[in-house]
Amino acid sequence: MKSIKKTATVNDVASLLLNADKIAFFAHTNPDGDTVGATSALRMGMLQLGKHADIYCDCAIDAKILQLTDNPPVNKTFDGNYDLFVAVDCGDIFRLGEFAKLYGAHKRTLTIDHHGGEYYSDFNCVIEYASTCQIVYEILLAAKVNITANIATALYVGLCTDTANFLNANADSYGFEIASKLCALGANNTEVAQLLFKDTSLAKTKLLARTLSRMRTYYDDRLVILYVTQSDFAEFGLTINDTSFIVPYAINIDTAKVGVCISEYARDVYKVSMRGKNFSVREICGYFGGGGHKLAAGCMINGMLEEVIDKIVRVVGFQL
Ligand SMILES: [Mn+2]
Repeated sequence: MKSIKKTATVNDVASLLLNADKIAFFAHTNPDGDTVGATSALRMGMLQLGKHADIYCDCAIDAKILQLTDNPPVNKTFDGNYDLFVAVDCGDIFRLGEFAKLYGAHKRTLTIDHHGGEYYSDFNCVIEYASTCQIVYEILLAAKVNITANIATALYVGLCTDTANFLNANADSYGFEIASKLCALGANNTEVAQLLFKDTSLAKTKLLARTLSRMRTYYDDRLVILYVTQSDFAEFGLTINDTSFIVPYAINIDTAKVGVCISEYARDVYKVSMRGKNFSVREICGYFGGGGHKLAAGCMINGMLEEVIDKIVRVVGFQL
């Protein structure tokens, strides 16, 4: 029989946490600053209250994010019995990756998240703030945790990550309000800015220079296409996971309505990231079997590089 999935308020979550002795927090696969900042802040808070708390994630976490979130130990293999499983910043259970099955089978589960979507936990605290870290801030206050400078910095990392350092449309007054409170509590905002939004590796900068030097534009520069090949990755010692920073350089050109970054995934298989400016690219990516949001979507396209570029130029041309 399917159990009933309940909505939980911030106060409900605080009592669920206070009533558990041993808690496992799960960050999502391909972890970002919000899921790591939120799980780490929750763990620090629970340790302060004398509880046992562990973090699980099936992927490696970026070293800079770890450094800014108090270097929490993160387990990749499951070990132990817990009173409560908490999924953090996961809109659906599959985002838990290799831990999804284990999570679904546990006796007591709780989601803390800011994405919409169907409930998959026994208790669900879902508030559509810009970041999960803002919900966690409220939860920690409700649980009477003392927000230390380290906790404040971890929460600030999540808020900055999910608003692209307050550049995205989701950077609202409540985000600035929490940011102000976290800074007053000692969040190291200058270090977060330096490590997450200024520093780039030399290899990535060289890859960017190469990519920009062969930029293609179409339809009076309204469509801008960049591409990266396997031989670029080999030359600069990078992988396809290092390309997500490139597509903004296409869409941020002032004339661009559609910006594209094509990355060679395997021989004759390309991963396409598309961005729109006041223009939905979801349908275009959907046409190629992909999907995503209105202004940020993606798909995979087979063929040789020039064929892939031709296909994109043609399909975008119908819409522009
Ligand atoms: Mn998030």
